Amino acid sequence: MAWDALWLNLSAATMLPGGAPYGLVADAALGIEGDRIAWIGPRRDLPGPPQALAHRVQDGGGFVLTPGLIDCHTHLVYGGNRAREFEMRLEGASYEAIARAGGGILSTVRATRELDEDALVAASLPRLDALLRDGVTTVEIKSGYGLETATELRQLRAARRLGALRPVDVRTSFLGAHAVPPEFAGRPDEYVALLCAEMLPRVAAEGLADAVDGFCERIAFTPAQIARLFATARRLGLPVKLHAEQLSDQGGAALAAECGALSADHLEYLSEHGAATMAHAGTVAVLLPGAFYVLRERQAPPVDRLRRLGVPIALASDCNPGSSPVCSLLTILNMGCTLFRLTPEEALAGVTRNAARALGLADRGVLAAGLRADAVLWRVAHPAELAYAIGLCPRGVTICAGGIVP
Ligand code: DI6
Ligand code: FE
Repeated sequence: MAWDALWLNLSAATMLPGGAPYGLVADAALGIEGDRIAWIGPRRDLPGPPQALAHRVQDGGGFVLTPGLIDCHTHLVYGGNRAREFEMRLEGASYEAIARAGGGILSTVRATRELDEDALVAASLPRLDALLRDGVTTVEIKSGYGLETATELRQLRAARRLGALRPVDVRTSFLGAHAVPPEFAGRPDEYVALLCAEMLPRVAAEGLADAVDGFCERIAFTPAQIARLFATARRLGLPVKLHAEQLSDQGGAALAAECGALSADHLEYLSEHGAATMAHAGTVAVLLPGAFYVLRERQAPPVDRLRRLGVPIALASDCNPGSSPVCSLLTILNMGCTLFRLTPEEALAGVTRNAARALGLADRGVLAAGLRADAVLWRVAHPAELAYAIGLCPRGVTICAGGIVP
């Protein structure tokens, strides 16, 4: 019995907690069998001579190996763009004011409803390819630009198709509760009733979503409306997560945590009570510095509070046409450090170990035997370099589910 591949001469940032920084193992070896990690550890502990252990032996050049990167929060399937709104914000309009005037998310809803599935896939592929260039091997993609059954289903199908077209594992979230659609203007409760009675059950029946998400905010849905949505999700056996406390403190994070949410995301206005409830429930804090940067927010999420309470922190691109037209997870690592004062190690844990947890995936996010063989070999000598440089992609080789990505 031999492994398919054995990599030698690695500096392995396993991201396993509790030991060396980054879980670093010097002069490491990695054995791969099928889509799994068969073995990882110091080379001197290998159970035999390399040539006898694997069909293929490869040299890692002494470079850094990390888990494959996980972008656990994106809205990358959509039509059109919002460059005009970018200009309007530079002229002084606020994100909230543009949304209230029928622009914002609703402008992307209009553009997305016009595209068929092929066109949605074609529009979204360049964004996915940009993320893959940065070593992403798992990506979460939300719906939420349809706000009607047919278009929401089409977005989710397009997302699943992207995962078949590229070497990446796509996880989907149903975000029908992203905004109140124009057809229901002034009648949000009726829209939430439709979400619960028709849209979400249909999505669940077709197996198109791995989780249910919502936007709890003054310009979106109240905690009471989100609670109804989450009750339906629970009945259908789907995990939940929530956009919470992005622009104001609505108490969304505590609600999400009380519902056992995988994550609460954004969190600029997170209260002590919200953070404590998250800590108690084990809900991951997904921070989105791209939106903070693009909207020129002033209040950063309470990172010290999250640290003190032991809330796991993830980082994601939030790739979307309005608040975060960002298609680079390495840039997000830098923003997490520069804007939110995360350490490079915390930032890297945020796109590996904690991002996996935010998606409820126990089979990835660290380098350990038995887990999915998702890894990236970077042409760097130390993992801090990944968060440090901007616009330089030092990716050498990506391994996704055991296969080398061309
Ligand atoms: N918060 C955000 O930052 C994105 N969605 C959300 O709930 C923005 C989406 C957009 O502006 O299109
Ligand atoms: Fe988002």
